Amino acid sequence: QEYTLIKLKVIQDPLPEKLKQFNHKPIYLVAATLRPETMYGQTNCWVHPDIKYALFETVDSEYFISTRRAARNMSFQNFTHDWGKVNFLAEISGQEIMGIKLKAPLSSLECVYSLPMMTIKEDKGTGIVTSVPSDSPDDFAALTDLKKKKPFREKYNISDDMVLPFDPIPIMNIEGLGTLAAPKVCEDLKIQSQNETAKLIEAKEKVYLKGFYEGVLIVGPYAGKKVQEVKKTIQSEMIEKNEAKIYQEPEKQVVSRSG
Ligand code: ZZB
Repeated sequence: QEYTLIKLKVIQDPLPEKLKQFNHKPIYLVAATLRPETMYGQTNCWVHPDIKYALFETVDSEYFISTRRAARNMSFQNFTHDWGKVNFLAEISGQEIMGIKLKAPLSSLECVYSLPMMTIKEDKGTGIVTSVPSDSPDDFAALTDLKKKKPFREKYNISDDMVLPFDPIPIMNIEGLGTLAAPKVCEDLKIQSQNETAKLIEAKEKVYLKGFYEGVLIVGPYAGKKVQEVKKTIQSEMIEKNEAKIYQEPEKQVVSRSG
């Protein structure tokens, strides 16, 4: 499986407590996506409060934060100085990097925040997910949960200003679904929360294929173009600007049972 790794730069000043000692090199939360052409619509980043992440140094003298498993995969793809080796510098819980101010590449927003998502899978991608609520039903449902439920925000120390001003940004038009496909499909299916797994799978199926084959961008330099035609170009441009990388993942990574 080939993902695009999106580098969300930590721009909070001063740095959160846990990251203070890593202030002499740029720090990134890295998110794996299959949809680089949707990065114009990023409104936040998702981390799971209970997942253990790791900070490590890359061969480009930057700090990346992801799960250890993802870091190990990266070490076999020339992300680290020594092939197959990761220089782990800190273990960080999701909660310790919650509510951090970030710069997301291509997003029209000046800054976005890391927020809690309870459905993140630890064994997929980097365990960090970038959020495009206009086109991803999971992201729209999770953002709506946070907006509706003040106790949920409070539980994870998220202030109102990190959530309430952020609405889905229309970035592409999909015939039949309009410019805010995910909110529309979530509404049609009456999805009430991020935990409605079955409905969200259905919602995703509805927007995925249509978005890929019929989506037409309405923002950025490729406005008017079909996403299918410009996906690769947008990915390459981000890579050239050092805002993204290609990241591969074995289809299945079986966790040893017997040790
Ligand atoms: C931005 C984006 C925009 C995404 C969109 C989707 C959509 P798939 O198809 O099931 O393989 N993702 C990545 N890692 C994780 C994780 N560890 N746990 C939960 N979700 C994760 O899913 C790939 C997508 O799942 C990735 O692409 C990422 O969200 C999320 F408009 O990034 B995506 C209709 C989907 N639209």
